[in-house]
Amino acid sequence: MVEAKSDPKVREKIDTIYKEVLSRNPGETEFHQAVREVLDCLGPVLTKNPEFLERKIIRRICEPERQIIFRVPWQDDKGEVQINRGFRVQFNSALGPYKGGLRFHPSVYLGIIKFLGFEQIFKNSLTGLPIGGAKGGSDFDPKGKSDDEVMRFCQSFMTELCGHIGSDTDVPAGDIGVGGREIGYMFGQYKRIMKRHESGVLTGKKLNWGGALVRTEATGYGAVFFIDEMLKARKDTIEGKTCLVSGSGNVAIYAIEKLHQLGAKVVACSDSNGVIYDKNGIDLDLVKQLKEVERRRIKEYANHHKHAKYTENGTIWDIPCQIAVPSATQNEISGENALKLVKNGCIAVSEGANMPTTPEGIHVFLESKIAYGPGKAANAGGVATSALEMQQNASRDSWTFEYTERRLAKIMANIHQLCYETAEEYGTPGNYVNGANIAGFIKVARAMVDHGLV
Ligand code: NDP
Ligand code: 2IT
Repeated sequence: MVEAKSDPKVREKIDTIYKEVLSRNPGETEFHQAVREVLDCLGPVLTKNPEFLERKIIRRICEPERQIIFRVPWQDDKGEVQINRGFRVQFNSALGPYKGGLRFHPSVYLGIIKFLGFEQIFKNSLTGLPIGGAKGGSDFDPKGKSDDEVMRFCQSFMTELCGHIGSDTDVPAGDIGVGGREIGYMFGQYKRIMKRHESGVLTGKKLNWGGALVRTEATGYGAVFFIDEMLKARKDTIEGKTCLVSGSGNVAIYAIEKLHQLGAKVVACSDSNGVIYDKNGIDLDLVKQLKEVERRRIKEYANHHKHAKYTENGTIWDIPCQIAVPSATQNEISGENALKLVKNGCIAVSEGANMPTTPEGIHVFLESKIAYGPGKAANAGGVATSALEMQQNASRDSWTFEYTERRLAKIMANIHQLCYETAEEYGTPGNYVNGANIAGFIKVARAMVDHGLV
């Protein structure tokens, strides 16, 4: 099979558009990286569908529909005034109401929120569910803050955000630093200001007030279902494989849980301070207790299991494995890390995190022909289950764990099939990066054409 044709004139146009993105969004390096990756896949699509260029779909898709930036003042426990910056970037509503998480992390700035919002457009499209793309957050650092401080921050954040969201407008959820606790405080403030118990305005809610079973587990489980599909396509299986899962937050914990359920052994996980290696397999109950209940550092794992080894500031990717599930943050796998993984026998990578692999790393994975599942396909189970939470809220119904998990598994299988078949159709079999970017893009582009110039 030959690679689908891309007209050199079309390539030139794409380059011009990319240069415009650079000059219109100075300094936003993560956003540039996310745009570059998608545009690099679109030559053959635009050659085949010249109306997308005529209607300036690419230029429009790279420009958020709306960007909201606001001051978030709050008082800490000492009574001192603190000021953070809040963001919500409503990127694209061609397929449905804006949907995407909120990230609270000190590194947050507009370039990170825009890269995440841009990725979210195509990820949400791949789920096949009616959701547009958005992202938001703040440079607030929840680490080391008391519950009361987190509550005061969330209330102030929502006081400003509440006028911009709604169950048919924009539906935020969690991401790094935002889980059930933060969603609860934000939901309470929304309800108080808007005087509406509007369940569908946020997802990732706790189960006793409108949350959905499986949403907590969905991103991690989904990333593992995606590996299962990639390996099935290669007549292989997860069972018996040695795995690495970076991070030890929401996505990492439930990726480890599903890998263990399917008979694999996860030997290492991490946080931003260091790496835990446990040759007997990670004790997940302990990780859950340390991280979900006590909010401690992963270092403390070694106090409970003397045979486990903790390496401060170490990289997890030097440890030999067959399966890797990066589940911490963007650009955590460099070209060098990717080379090491492949050399050590890694056969599959599924991205639980958003854009965890650098362009150099992606190049290594694609060249080596290992099964490489990019984030916008592999971690789409989280937002897909958020859309299932919205469905349950709208119908005032709640589904069982088993039923919802089956729906999630089916959605991940469909995403895999769509990416797999699209990669074949465009002459790059096995290249899930092409498959995901092309399939995700086409659906949004067609809807934008249908909606006219908006
Ligand atoms: P959590 O806040 O629950 O956990 C994040 C984990 O990643 C922590 O272990 C954290 O360590 C580590 N981490 C975060 N930032 C950095 C950094 N700059 N350097 C090193 N380690 C870091 O977040 P999630 O598990 O929800 O999110 C993890 C990834 O998954 C993110 O990329 C997110 O965008 C993506 N994702 C999340 C979804 C969800 O449903 N939650 C859905 C789809 C994707 P530490 O505690 O030391 O900061
Ligand atoms: O990156 C993501 O897809 C998320 N953080 C989840 C978004 C959502 O709306 O559930």
